[in-house]
Amino acid sequence: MNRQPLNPITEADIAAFERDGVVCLRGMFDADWIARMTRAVDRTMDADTPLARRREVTKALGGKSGRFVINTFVWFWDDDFRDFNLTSPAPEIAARLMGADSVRLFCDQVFVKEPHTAEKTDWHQDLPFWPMRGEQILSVWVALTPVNAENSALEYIAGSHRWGKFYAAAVPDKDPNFKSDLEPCPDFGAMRGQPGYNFLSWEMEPGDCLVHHPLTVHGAAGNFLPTRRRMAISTRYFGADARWDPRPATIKITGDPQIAPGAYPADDRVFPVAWTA
Ligand SMILES: O=C(O)CCC(=O)C(=O)O
Repeated sequence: MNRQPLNPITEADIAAFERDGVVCLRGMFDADWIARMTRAVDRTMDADTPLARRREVTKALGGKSGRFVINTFVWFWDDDFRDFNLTSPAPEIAARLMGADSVRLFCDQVFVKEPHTAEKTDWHQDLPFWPMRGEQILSVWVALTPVNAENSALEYIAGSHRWGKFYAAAVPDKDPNFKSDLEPCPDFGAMRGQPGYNFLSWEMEPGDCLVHHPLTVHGAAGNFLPTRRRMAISTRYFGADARWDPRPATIKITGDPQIAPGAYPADDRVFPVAWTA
């Protein structure tokens, strides 16, 4: 299993990330990581541990076929996730793109859309969900299966991380705990073709990853394929400028860290250091 990215992260990658708020990096994780984490994700699908935080989106929305399942903070109860978050290339990728000397793990999330899952991933930004603020926060979304427009490839709007917008968080299962007075995120899919919106999306192979800024607007359609799943792990990291910003309608953090508002979240138990130069 590789510790360092299999391919170089270039100046052009960093420039694309800064300009667009997202970049696709090819072939970063080896086949051993993909096989190990595919097995690990399979275990999470029906795991019954008190720490499991599973959202069965399809069930919550009354879907008739397929299954859209989200699990969060898996590393607290699964060692494969712990190793992936802390010893795979993911934290180094995060550090290089943020230009950070060291990064801490914020959280991991698993997104699985089984074949014939109509439920989409609504357009959203990530930061409104999180009790954090700062520039040095990002997500590494690693494809464990091939991904294309038919099986729920993510779509982004280039440059939206610089719009100065902070849309209301809206979880895919419409959990009312996330109600807020913030402006709702529009359905950008309806604006396709309008001037001013540059949609970015990539066909991906297992081991490729997307890296996105927490304010970049993104979403995805359902998985329309009859046999192929769409499976990904999205691990979030932060660097030195991140600040704790507890607000209403943000996610509950497993481990319940006690951090003063405005402080750097230096809690080694909940947010361990994942990479240092
Ligand atoms: O995979 C998905 O459908 C959603 C992923 C996402 O929104 C994220 O990683 O921030």
